[in-house]
Amino acid sequence: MDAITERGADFLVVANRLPVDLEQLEDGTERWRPSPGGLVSALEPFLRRRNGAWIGWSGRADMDVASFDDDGLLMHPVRLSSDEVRDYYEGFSNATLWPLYHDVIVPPVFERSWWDSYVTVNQRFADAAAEAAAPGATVWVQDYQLQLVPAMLREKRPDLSIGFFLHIPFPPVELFMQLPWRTEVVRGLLGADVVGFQMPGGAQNFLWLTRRLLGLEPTKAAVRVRSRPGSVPFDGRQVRVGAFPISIDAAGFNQLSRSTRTSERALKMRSEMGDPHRLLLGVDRLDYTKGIDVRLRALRELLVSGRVDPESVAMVQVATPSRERVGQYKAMRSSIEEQVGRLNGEFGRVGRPIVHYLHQPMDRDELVALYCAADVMVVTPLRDGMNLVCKEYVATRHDLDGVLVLSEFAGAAAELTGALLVNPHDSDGVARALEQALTMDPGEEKARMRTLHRQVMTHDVGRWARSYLDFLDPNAATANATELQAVHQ
Ligand code: ADQ
Repeated sequence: MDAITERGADFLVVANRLPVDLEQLEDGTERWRPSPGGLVSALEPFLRRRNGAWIGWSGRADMDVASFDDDGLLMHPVRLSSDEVRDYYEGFSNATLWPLYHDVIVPPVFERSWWDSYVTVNQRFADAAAEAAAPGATVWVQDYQLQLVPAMLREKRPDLSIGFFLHIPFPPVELFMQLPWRTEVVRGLLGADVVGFQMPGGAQNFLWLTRRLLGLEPTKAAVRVRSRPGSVPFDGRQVRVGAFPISIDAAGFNQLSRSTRTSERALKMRSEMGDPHRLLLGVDRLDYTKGIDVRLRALRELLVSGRVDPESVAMVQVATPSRERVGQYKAMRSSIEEQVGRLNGEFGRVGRPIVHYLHQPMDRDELVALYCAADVMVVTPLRDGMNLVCKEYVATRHDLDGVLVLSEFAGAAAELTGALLVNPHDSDGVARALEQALTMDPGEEKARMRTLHRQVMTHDVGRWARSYLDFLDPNAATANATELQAVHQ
């Protein structure tokens, strides 16, 4: 054990997954491959400068992996058994909390054994963090899988500065109250010094719950969460609560979109699809919250009513495989694939389908080429914490072309006001917006995209991380600012 490992890390990220995946090589050996994501690229500068470490699951069940150094960053894998993957991850996280926090689009399942596993696994993550953190370190806990970690960690290590950020929506009080373990979850979150949400509404919902369940009276400023994050007194501390809308590595996406390779690939994609006059695009994890069915229905409506000529449009729908062992996801996949089949059966012709459907992960170069090829990006979630896909699309449109159709129920809608905003529950409204997008005049298209592009390019994920961490630990603020300046130069 070297000196750094012995002393512990000064900055720790605790997330369900490590930012690396185990890759199997042709000769049968395995190696860690970075799994690129906005979170890791935003946090990397902080991790590197502050002797950082990441705590998370490797993605494989029943596998013991010792801590390792990944290109200068310390990784601490947390072991999960296959029963825990079933109960803590697929069960409580993805079949209880996920639907409950997304407006109960499908009914959440409440199962005591899943909850027990959630407690056990959260304790394991908290123990790993307690062991890995240097005295007085900053620990940033991520997302709904780990809501009990802040309190569990504080119990063991009151010297730490503990932050929590929820990437998904935090539900209204009436829905949250369905959870049999509601008080435990709220207490778990209150272990943090700062509880961060995507939107002011989530922060407000949380403050109301602390009053309803624990009788806590928010300190005065708390009622004005939008302009100034609030706080609530708990256990002799002030727990601060606020909204920090996440974003993307806007410069990275923008740069990729400017390469000749990307433009050539985008042109080739269009020509392979028969050079449609207008190309629609959807890119989502295959999830019932994303409203893939909503946009397919709207497209069908336009084709059936003759408002759109099938010879003039095509759509690409990329649906990344996701949570395939969770029952609700299996049913949804079948129904979306049926819709795609029906549209192609009715409106396609040989060699010229209306919807090109890809159920597969895609590398970033290919994704960016698709963004550049698409005239209309359709993002219609029924509920979404933020939605990064729409921001990625906007960041790649340096030509200021392209129209974004965006659900009002995505967190991003608060910022991306130049989009055509739609209510995904109103099928006629979505169809009208698609029609408007397909026929928009170039002047309006550019004016709208200019506003969107400016917003996304100036509010990137680095800014998000800095604003959260500066708020959590004002003493480190100056250091953070210097680090980020260096990175963005
Ligand atoms: P997600 O629900 O996963 O994130 P989203 O924000 O859209 O949703 O992020 C998806 C990411 O996956 C994007 O970066 C996108 O490029 C990528 N992706 C999608 N399909 C892909 C494919 N086929 N191949 C490769 N990459 C693909 C959760 C919350 C969101 C919140 C984020 C971040 O549900 O609301 O915005 O966390 O906080």
